[in-house]
Amino acid sequence: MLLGRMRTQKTTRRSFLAGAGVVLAGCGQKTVQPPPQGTAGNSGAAAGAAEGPADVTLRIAPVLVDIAKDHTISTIGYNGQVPGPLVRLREGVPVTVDLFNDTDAPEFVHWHGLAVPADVDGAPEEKSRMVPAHGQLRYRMTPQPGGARFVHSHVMPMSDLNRGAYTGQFAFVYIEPKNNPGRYDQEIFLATHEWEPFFTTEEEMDDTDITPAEKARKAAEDKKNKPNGWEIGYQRFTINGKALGYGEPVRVKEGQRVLFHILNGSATENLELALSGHPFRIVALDGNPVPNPQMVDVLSLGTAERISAVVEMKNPGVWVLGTPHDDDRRNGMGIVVEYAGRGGVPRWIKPPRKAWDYTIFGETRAVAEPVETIPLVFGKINGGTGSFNQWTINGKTFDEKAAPRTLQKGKRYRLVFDNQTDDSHPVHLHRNSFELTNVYGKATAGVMKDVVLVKGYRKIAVDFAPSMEGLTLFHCHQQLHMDYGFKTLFDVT
Ligand SMILES: [Cu+2]
Repeated sequence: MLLGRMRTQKTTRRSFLAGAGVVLAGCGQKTVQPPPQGTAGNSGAAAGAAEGPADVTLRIAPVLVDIAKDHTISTIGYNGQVPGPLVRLREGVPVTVDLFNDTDAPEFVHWHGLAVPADVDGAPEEKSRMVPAHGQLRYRMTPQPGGARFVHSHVMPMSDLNRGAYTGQFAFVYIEPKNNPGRYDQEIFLATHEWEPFFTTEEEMDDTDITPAEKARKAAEDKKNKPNGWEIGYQRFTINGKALGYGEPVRVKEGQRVLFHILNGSATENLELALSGHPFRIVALDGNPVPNPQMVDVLSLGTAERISAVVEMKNPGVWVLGTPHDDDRRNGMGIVVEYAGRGGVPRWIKPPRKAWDYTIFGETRAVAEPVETIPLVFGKINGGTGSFNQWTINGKTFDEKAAPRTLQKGKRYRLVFDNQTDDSHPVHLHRNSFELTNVYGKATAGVMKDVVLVKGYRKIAVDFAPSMEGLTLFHCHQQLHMDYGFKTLFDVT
């Protein structure tokens, strides 16, 4: 039994937020409000030295989540809710963070997509400070850059599917940009997650646009390789902690422009989402405004990717926003969008199929030449540990004793992600955003991200200039891949 199922029981949900206003926002989310401008951040105190109430408090503790009628999940979450509270911060305004851990295991709380020092980034590989079991950690940090970020557990659960990213320890972080040009009537935050994980040897097929040659290559490799190791499947799917049709709908009015911030909060799954009867106008990827906003019917979100998209509500009715994969949608991956004054059964319309292309959001101009190009070749050792696959970068699984590769602050580097496996990998660079410069052979510029999904047997090049010193982790955000070798460290000097 991986995650205990229990009969629904009424529990008292306490809010543990301290020192911060708690308000009810759209979709029943609680929000940690930003400190008023000027009242925080002028102390210049070292991490842990600040006194008084914190600006942001996250309490890690067991929580029961009613995801569907008569179906409650027992997991670990932030502040007694899943997803955790929306953390709203202001770009460049320092905050004091209090982390409490009411569980028996040490935790790491990672600020995903933020440029913060390694000691508060929340990754053990970077020697960040941990939140001890039944202990507390306090520090100060300056939130940047602006946009949709998130916070999540960064421990290594390995084969324990009750820990880390498999739990409810994830929450949106929205950093109010210094200049917000957005024009919208409603802002809605949606975070997906899967529940009741189980091990399976069935391979996840990512067949969206695999070529016949790639299929043949995979078949040939399968013949000479050991059998595939364990993969993970899930029984239940949610958006904002509710299965499709169980939670409150997203309520809209005809004529409104609704800005959706959508987060793939999965431990291991890449995802697609569509809103029946409505196209999305994508304005930001991973929280960063794109040079060329574009209309799309289907959103592609690798694990940990975020998309900000505006939808014009001009098709009154009751609609399903959900995954085009019928089984997963039936098992909960969706949410109802309901126009005022409309009722009835929510409608689902199968969206047209079209391969996701990051470059449509980019520019065609030439980019600056890097000082160095660093190839990162992704490999897979089928059943490498005996039961789990192992993952390699340039032929090696992660070795914590190996010296990290040194990079110089401010210099422009090009990383070439060369995926020599048939899986899609949502790879993530900590403490930095990178610029997509080549996607599957097509040059591009101006699209800034911190996670990019690299399809099987394809290459993506990204450029970045590290802005902060210290250890910087690069890894696949698929939890099982990261835990079994798919990571490497840079040291910025
Ligand atoms: Cu991966």
